[in-house]
This record gives sequence, structure tokens and C-alpha cells, in this order.
Amino acid sequence: MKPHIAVFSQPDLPYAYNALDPDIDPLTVALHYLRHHAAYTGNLNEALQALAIPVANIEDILKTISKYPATIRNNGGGYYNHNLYWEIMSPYGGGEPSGKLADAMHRDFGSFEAFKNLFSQMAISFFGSGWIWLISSDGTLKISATSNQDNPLMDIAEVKGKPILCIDVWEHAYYLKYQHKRADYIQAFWNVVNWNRVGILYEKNL
Ligand code: MN3
Repeated sequence: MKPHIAVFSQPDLPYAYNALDPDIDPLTVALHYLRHHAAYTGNLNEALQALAIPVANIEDILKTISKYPATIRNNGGGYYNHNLYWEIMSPYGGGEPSGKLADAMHRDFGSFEAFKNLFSQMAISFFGSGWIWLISSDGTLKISATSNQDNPLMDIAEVKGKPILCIDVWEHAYYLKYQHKRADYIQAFWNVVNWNRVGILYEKNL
């Protein structure tokens, strides 16, 4: 009998390619979703097939990523990271979190503004390609950064936790519109963050 091999599908983009304009331009969203994210998804599935890795949850794979080859680490991370990135943005985003997430931000960072400044600074100064994260670790909020397509679920991550917000700081995420001005992309990102969704993810993982 053939084993059931894991196959992951790319979630639909929850809005149109032009929905985040002018903060994130339509061509960047389309190329990022249809080329980059789709490629990570396809390459992940190919690698899982080639290695005959049985059906699993993507988070379970990431949590034990040290047991897998680099191609699963890079493409599995790329698949998961972009799923979350699209999910936590919205054309109706911006503003501030409310409820339990807002309370936790006050508790762990002092204020929303303090959180935002810290996260922005990390995103601006991060060297090379990678991601900045807001993670929940037993209800406590932390900011962390990972290189390439690594993420805080991975057992090899320096800081571990459940990601509830992320920003992609690979140049493909902003270069068409913002060129070398990564800080401008990060500033615009706050206009499209879907705090309602981030709050739901926080409460799910308390
Ligand atoms: Mn990307």
C-alpha cells in the first residue's frame, strides 16, 4: 500500500491584489502571492513527495524541523510564514489592538506605542532577508527575528513561541514600491495590520 504523503495547499488570498494599495502595491502582492508563496508551497510538496513524508500538520513538521533536510526547512517555513503574513493584513486594518491583546501589550511592553516602536526598530535594523515576529509564549508576548524562512515554531529557533503577527522583510516584499526604503514599508505596514485577527490568534493560544 502506498503511504499517504503530506500535501499542503496555498490558502486563498483573503482580499484582492489591489486591496492593500497604496500601502502595499498590487504588483508586489500579486508577485509575492502567485510567484514566491506559490513556489514555496509547490517546492514543499515536491520535497515531501520525494522523501515520502507522511501526512502531518505543518506546525508539527516545523516544531521538529531539525530532523528534516534544509529544503523542508526553507520551503515549509516559506509556506507557513506567508500564510500568516496574508492572514494578518486587511484593507480595513490599522489602528490598535483591543481586548486581551491590548492588555497583554500594556503588561509586556508598557504601551502599544512602545511595542510598535520596538517591532519597527527590529524590522528596520534586521540584516538581510528574514522575518520579525510577535509571538505568544504561554500568554506572554515577545518580539523576535529569524533569518531566511525560519520561524519561532521551529525547534532550531533562538526564541520560541506561537506567531500571531509577522512582517516579511525580504526585499521582494517591498522593493518595487519602496526600493531601499525598508523603513517606509514598515511604516505603511501598520496601516494594514488586521488587529482583530491578531487578537483572535492571541486568544486561541493563551
Ligand atoms: Mn516573502
